[in-house]
Parts: sequence; C-alpha cells; structure tokens
Amino acid sequence: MESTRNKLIQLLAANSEQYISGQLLSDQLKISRSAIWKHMKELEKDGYQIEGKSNKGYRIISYPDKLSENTVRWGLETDWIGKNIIHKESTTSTQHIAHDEARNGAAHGTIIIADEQTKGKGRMNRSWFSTKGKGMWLSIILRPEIAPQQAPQLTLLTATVLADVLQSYCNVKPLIKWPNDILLNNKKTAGILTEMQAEQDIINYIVIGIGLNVNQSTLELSEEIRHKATSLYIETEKENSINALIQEILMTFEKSYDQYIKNGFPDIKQKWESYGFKIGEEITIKTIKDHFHATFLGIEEDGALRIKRTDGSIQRLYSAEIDW
Ligand code: BT5
Repeated sequence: MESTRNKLIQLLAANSEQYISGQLLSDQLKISRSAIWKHMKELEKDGYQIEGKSNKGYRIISYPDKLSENTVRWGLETDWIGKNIIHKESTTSTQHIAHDEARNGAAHGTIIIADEQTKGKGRMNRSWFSTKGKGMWLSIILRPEIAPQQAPQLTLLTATVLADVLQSYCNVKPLIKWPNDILLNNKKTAGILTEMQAEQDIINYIVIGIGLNVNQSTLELSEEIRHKATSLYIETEKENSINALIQEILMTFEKSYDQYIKNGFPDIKQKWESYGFKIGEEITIKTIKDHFHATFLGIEEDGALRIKRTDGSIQRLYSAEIDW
C-alpha cells in the first residue's frame, strides 16, 4: 500500500504551480495538520525544498537529487513509460525484479531502477559492475506487439536512444559497437541487455536492461574493466544528475519506440548506422564455430550485422561477438 508520505508528495507534485492548504492535505490524507507539518519537516531533511506560507499552504519548489519513485516521476513528461516506477536502494539485479514483476502482470512501460546492483548481469552470464549511486541501472518492461524475431531491433533502438541522449544532453560524441555497447573515446560507457519471454510467435514481455556509467572516477571503476570502460564523468569532468538522465532517456525512448511501432525499423537503422563504430572497416568476428576477419558494412533491414567476407561474399549475422 502506498505510504502517506508518498501520497503527500504526489498531492504536492500535482499542485506544484499553486499552494495547497494544510486543511486540504489533512482532509485528503486523513491525518491531523500537525502530522502534515511533521511530514513536511521530514521531507525537508531528505532534501525536498518546500515553501510553507501561513495563509496559503504548501508548495514543493525542488526535489532532492536522490533516486526515488517520486524524484524520477517529478517532471517526467511521458504518456506510458515510467507510469509505474519501482526503486530499490540495493538489489541483485533490476532484471530479476523486472522478470518477477512482468510475470505478475506489470504494465507495459513499468521501470525498475536501483542505486546499486550486487549481481548486475551482462549478456551470456557475464557480470555488470554497478557501483552504488554512481550510475544508471535501469530495466524497462515492454509488451510489444511484434514478432519474437524482431526483438533484437529493440536493443538497437535502445542504443540509438542512449547515443542521442548522451550527444545532446552531455555534449559527447558516442559511438555504438554492434550490437549493444555505447562507446566514448573507444571505451564502453553503457551496455544493454535485452531479455524476452516468448512463445512460438507471441511475445509475453521483454525486459530491456540499461547500464550507464555516470559519475564514476577512474578509480571507482572496477580494476577488471578500467582499461576498457569509462563514465560520463571521466569523459566530461562534470557530474551528472542520474535522475535527469533517467528522465531524458525515458522521454527519448518513448518517442523512438512509438515511431518504431508506427513506421518499423528503417529510421532506427539509419540512425544506428550514423553512430555505428567501424562501419566500412575490417573487424574480427567470433561465432560459436568460427573466428574470422571481415569488412563491417552496416546493419540489415531487420537489424542483423551485414559483413563482407574476404572471399567477397556478403553475409548477415544474427549473433556474433566482435573483436576490434
Ligand atoms: C552488457 O553486457 O553490456 C549489458 C549490460 C546491462 C546492464 C544493465 S544494468 C540494469 C540491468 N540490470 C542488470 O543486471 N543488467 C542490466 P555484455 O555486452 O555482455 O558486456 C558485459 C561486459 O562489459 C563485462 O564482461 C565487462 O567486460 C564489461 N563491463 C562490466 N561492467 C561494466 C561497466 N560498469 N562499464 C563498462 N563495462 C563493463
């Protein structure tokens, strides 16, 4: 059940342009005016800036930059994404929570965020380092009406969303390494993990996990990845608000996803290729049974990797690892 505190924040947030009287709050929340006053003092301790005027009432002026359901919801201008937000200070993996929630019927657009993950997941059982309070660890539950084979397109779509937001909001030049790495200065700053629960030709749900290194210094990146990973802070020497980044990413994601559902993959393909790392260059490809050099031509209309082998033949690959 929703706490009185959360209901109070929501009432204040819904009336942010005007004062809301102590009496009205007390009637709506069914608690005394002195209890309201105590809640306000608690909120101020947590970093909420609240203006109280004796004959008018209360108004929120600003939110703390701490991650919470309320701080992410405040100012989030979306139609369907992030209407349901689950926040954990610490969890094994936001993907685990997302699967549980999705199995229990969570709505399309539900998001899960955490300050810290103790067992962050990469692809193929690899791990994802998720330093407390220093990055964006986010999972999005989607229930798209597309064929299961199209699901990988959503990874590519998410990569373009991240690249767009980093470029416009943080003023950096990101590149996308197929299929799911976002690079700054040739080092990984974000990764995407798309997991799906589907039957033959119907998707029950998809969980898109996004890990973005935001405020880590080099020493705060695990030693194991320091040589090949980076963060926005390392690249720009500026701290960024994780809340604000989540909001930008969700708003851009919603727009891009809605367009994709309406118009299909071509626009995403074009955008992806504009950020594509090493397009036109030679790359080394590892598949389950093979390891070879090829020229990276771009991506196909369905999102597969398009390469030219040294014998001149053109191939499409759906799952492969790329070494550069
Ligand atoms: C990925 O896998 O890049 C997908 C990462 C998805 C993470 C998000 S966070 C929210 C959600 N909850 C989760 O538990 N996961 C998702 P992959 O392409 O397999 O890359 C994994 C490899 O990246 C590791 O083996 C390391 O080499 C490297 N790596 C691990 N942590 C990193 C980090 N914080 N920054 C950069 N590289 C990292």
